[in-house]
Amino acid sequence: MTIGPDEIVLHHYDASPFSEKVRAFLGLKGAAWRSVVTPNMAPKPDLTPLTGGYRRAPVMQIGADIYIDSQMALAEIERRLPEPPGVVGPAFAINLWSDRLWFQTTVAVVFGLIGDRIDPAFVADREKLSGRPFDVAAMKAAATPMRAQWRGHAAWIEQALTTAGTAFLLGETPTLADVCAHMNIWWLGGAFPAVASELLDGFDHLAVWRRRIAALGYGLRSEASGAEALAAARDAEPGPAPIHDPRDPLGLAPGAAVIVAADDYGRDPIAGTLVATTPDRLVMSRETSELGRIQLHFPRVGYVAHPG
Ligand SMILES: N[C@@H](CCC(=O)N[C@@H](CS)C(=O)NCC(=O)O)C(=O)O
Repeated sequence: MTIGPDEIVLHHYDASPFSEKVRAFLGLKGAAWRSVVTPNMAPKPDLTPLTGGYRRAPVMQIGADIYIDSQMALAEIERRLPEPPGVVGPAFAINLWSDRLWFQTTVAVVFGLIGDRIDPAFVADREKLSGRPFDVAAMKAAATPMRAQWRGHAAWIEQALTTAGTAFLLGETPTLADVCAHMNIWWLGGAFPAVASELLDGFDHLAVWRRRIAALGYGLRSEASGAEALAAARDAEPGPAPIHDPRDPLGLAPGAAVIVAADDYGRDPIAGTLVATTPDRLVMSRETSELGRIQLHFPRVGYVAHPG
């Protein structure tokens, strides 16, 4: 079914923990959205024409506007759908803790457990993505200390819920902080439920909180194809850009050539023309022969930008 120019499209795959945050946030908002399932490794021929080469999941699309990284997708969902409020207090700081520190611990626990059963094609893909060996033997060796760290991260949630005495981390209603803090529990709990139960044993407030988050659901999801998503981008014009921040430390003016890349892994450089920067977003425009003008939105935290 054709995708409308204002419809939220999520390029994702079901097992992707970063995508899960966005799906759950759409659930919190009660939003309708279109799901385009991408492969879990390169090549991604229906995705990279939209992103200028960025290949990680998830990516959100609305017409010819493309939101790179779960962080940017979450911010844009909040901007377009402000009710019920989701971005509250330190929610985005909690997001980055979950994405980076806790996620790397979960990677070691999960892949240490999968061990030698990992598909060699997947290993090769992730080595290319990270530029480092995907060292399963090291992950297996680190499994025990990493499990202890994993339980330590979860203990912070238990502690927060216990001391606040509230249903959710920041009060009686769910916020982005809950959705983000839940990501690693969702991943380990889905992949290895018995291990997750063992590592969460005794965390009674967390157990109830976990069920509350699951009850948020995923909003109204309906499937679409990659071809339909490309057609939606081709048929749409990018939306209005934010006002450029003259205080931006980058010192680039709108219209300048710019290159942006993630600063952790999947650092494929994306080149385009600067449209605007704000303290938390960089907007770039790309002229493509296939799809016309595409506008990309990157988060500032976690991405480096320099003159092109
Ligand atoms: N900081 C990024 C990280 C995204 C990420 O690492 N996603 C994983 C999947 S959960 C990925 O793209 N892995 C490689 C792939 O699927 O091709 C975000 O928050 O969106």
